[in-house]
Amino acid sequence: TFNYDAYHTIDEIYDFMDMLVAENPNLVSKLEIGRSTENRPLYVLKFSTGGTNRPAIWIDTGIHSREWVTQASGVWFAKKIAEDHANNEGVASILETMDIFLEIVTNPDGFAYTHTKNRMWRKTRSKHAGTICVGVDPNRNWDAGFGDAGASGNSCTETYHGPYPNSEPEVKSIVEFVKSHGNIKAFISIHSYSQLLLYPYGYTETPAPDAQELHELSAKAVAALSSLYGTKYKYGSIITTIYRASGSTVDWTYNQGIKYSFTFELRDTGRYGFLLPAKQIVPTAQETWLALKVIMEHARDNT
Ligand code: 0X9
Ligand code: ZN
Repeated sequence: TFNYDAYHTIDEIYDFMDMLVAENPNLVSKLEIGRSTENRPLYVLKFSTGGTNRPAIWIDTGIHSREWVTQASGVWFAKKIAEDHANNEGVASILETMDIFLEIVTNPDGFAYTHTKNRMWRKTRSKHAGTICVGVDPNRNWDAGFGDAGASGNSCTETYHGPYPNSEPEVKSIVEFVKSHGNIKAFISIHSYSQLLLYPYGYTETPAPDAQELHELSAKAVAALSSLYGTKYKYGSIITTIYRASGSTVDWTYNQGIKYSFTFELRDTGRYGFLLPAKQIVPTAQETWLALKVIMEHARDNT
């Protein structure tokens, strides 16, 4: 049986997905939305109790490969949704009207690299013509303020935006999925670390039209998160709370009309940083789940 309080390789996580699908065939299915630069499959778990093209929630973890607590939390969320799918304190009432899509290993090439070569690898593993270094920041590669201040044109930096928007297949596959689905109501992209809940924008100081609603919803989500273990989160727009970041995921999804677009930065605040001890995986996932449920329920009740 799977150990939720340990970090796992990509093969172990892909085996976990197949196990979850095999054990819950009427709830869980696995989609391949594309392939990475190194030709690894980009898998998305779909949780659905029926219907066709229901309004949906998207959650991704691990778009930055070294943020290991996020992929580990993604695995825990998947198990939790499967376990609780019929339980009304859980997600039953969400799954009555909505589907949930969960991409756990969003940057598989980078993730494999963190296990084999460099634990601190953040970016993809693409090599573009005319560049010196490998890798694009997949949280600067989206078509929202692409290439503006808040990203770098130097391929050797951690925030290299890439040669053009969606140059990374890991990004482009999500863009195509979101557009072809057409009915995604909440999009939650999970990073670590800093203990933050962030909403658009990151590329401009102009407040998002829904900033007030997103701010109030963030307050509720963070309160739920903190209720479990007292973990303190700050919240606000990306640019006012952390720093200017252009071409980032949730700015693009927000501009696509997905009002409930959020980024989390999970534990901790820097003591361990990306190297969060494995014994904190389950508590991190548990508290984050409470915040996710607040956002999912709000999306369900307001669409
Ligand atoms: O710089 C980033 O990409 C994010 N921080 S991280 O340490 N995880 O790399 C923060 C950027 C704000 N988040 C989004 N714009 N989605
Ligand atoms: Zn990140």
